[in-house]
Amino acid sequence: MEQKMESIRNVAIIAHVDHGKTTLIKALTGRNTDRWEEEQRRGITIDLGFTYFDLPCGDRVGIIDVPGHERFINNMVAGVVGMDLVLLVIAADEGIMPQTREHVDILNLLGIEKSIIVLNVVLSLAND
Ligand SMILES: Nc1nc2c(ncn2[C@@H]2O[C@H](COP(=O)(O)OP(=O)(O)OP(=O)(O)O)[C@@H](O)[C@H]2O)c(=O)[nH]1
Ligand SMILES: [Mg+2]
Repeated sequence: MEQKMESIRNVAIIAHVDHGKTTLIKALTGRNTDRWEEEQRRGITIDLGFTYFDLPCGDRVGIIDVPGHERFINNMVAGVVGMDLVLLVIAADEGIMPQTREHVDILNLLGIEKSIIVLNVVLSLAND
């Protein structure tokens, strides 16, 4: 991300439940976007989470964490509307799951074209 990314202001992280969205954001920013007590207790994202990442070029990019559980799909849709870029996380131990497909369908419906696939849970798989 060295180059200026003038067209990228808002990024959402999407994935099937438990594929590591919130963990990835914490690794990138140092912040936990699961801010509600219920989310911490249940270890699951329910509501949208908001933070930011400063690029080396000095630009600040907003990051939205969305829930992966199918019951909270309405919050996921609200979170990705208007995003310039989406990171689609896929946990390598499970691969493509129902909400991976559903989230991609929603991107297509909303006309969001820029996305990066992030393979997660790779190291623990290698250790098996
Ligand atoms: N081994 C391993 N575990 C991971 C990795 N990333 C996340 N986890 C674990 O997977 C579980 C779920 O991680 P979360 O970051 O909460 O997943 P999520 O996609 O935000 O989940 P929802 O928002 O509820 O859909 C947690 O116990 C994490 O510690 C990874 O790269 N490797
Ligand atoms: Mg989460």
